Amino acid sequence: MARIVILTGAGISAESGIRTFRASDGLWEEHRIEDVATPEGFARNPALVHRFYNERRAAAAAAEPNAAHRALARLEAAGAHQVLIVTQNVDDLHERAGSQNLIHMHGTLNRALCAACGHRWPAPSEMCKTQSCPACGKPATRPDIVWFGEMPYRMEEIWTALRAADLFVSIGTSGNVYPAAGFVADAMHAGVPTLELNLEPSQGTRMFDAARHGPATQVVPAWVD
Ligand code: BV8
Repeated sequence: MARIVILTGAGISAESGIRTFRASDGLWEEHRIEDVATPEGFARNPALVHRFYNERRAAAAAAEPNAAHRALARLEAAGAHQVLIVTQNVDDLHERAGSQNLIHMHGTLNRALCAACGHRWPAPSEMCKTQSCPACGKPATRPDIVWFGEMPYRMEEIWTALRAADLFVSIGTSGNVYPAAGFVADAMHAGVPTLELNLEPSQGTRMFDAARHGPATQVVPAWVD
């Protein structure tokens, strides 16, 4: 049984209608990263940040998993390989496609986090800072999202799985954001074969052993099936 670690980014959800970050219509274009995806931005203007994530939570709820999400769920369900998906995405399309062995390294839109006590709970569709934490009662509600300058979730677990993998596959990510962008180098140094499935060559494309470029709904099922 091969152990396959799959990193996914915004590109796998693009054909579900969820906007990516750095394409010409990229999400960040309307908002400066500094304003909405940093703890400082949240401290400066929590209402703007909650509005940014409320919009994305609504967009994700209105979206459907696509053939790429479903192909990865099929790969895991087939049971021939041990599949771990590490996603940078904060939408729940992998879960809704049926994937179970999944790590949201950058958090998820569907969970709220108390900035005062660290309690997490299912996010309401519309969030605002004055909502009080169900555990400590303080009005310190933030999205359970990993912002720039914050430590992504479950990194030790991810690095351990990556180094023990038989194959590392990167799908739909530009390779701009670390530590995820460094996974291909980590895999390479551990002697793990690497494959890039992306619309176009990513920042780190030269480090991959192999690459297939095209829309995820075509290249991912073609690879899985
Ligand atoms: C940390 C949550 C340390 C928010 C996100 C200089 C050098 C190296 C690193 C740094 C540096 N300066 C600062 C850093 C660190 C920083 C970083 O990497 N900055 C970058 C910009 C240089 N990283 C961090 O801060 C990270 N934390 O380093 O902590 C630390 C250590 C100890 C203690 C404490 C802290 C935290 C990073 C996480 C930030 N949060 N997301 C949110 O979602 O709102 S990042 C954000 O970018 C999203 O998660 C997104 O997923 C991620 C990466 O973007 P992509 O997914 O790749 O999306 P993108 O639009 O870029 O690309 C889409 C790709 O899909 C393209 O390639 C396109 O071709 C392709 N595509 C499009 N359509 C399709 C397609 N492919 C297939 N089919 C299609 N149809």
